Amino acid sequence: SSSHSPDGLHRVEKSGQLNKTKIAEGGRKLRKCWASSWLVLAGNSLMFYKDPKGAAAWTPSSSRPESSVDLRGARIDWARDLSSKRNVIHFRTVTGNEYLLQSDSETVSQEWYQAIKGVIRRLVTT
Ligand code: I3S
Repeated sequence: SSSHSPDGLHRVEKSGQLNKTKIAEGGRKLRKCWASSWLVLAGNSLMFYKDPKGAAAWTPSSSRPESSVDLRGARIDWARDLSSKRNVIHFRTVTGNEYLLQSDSETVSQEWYQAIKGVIRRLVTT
């Protein structure tokens, strides 16, 4: 597809709903607070939007992200001992912000893992 982010410059690589909790801010551990979130992967950013509750798909002009993280130098792994949930992605920014991203669908989690990892890899060489 050829949709664009609000700045019109970056192609949206992927968007969709995942369960999310931030677990660290600047290296400081946070208490988990799982919530559904709408994610948009575009350019060098992963953006978190209020979950549109599946009713309408996210559109580029519909809203501003609640938060956004820079994927440059970020790391992604499968969370092992960080949650009792299944298919949990552990995502860390260079600034020490850490998130868990989860779907009950293994396929959905796998697709997000590969997409985010692909952007992180691409940014290493640009
Ligand atoms: O790492 P934890 O402490 O087992 O995470 C659980 C807590 O965040 C829990 O909330 P309370 O601290 O209010 O009990 C959540 O309800 C659980 O979902 C968290 O564990 P999971 O394994 O779901 O990430």
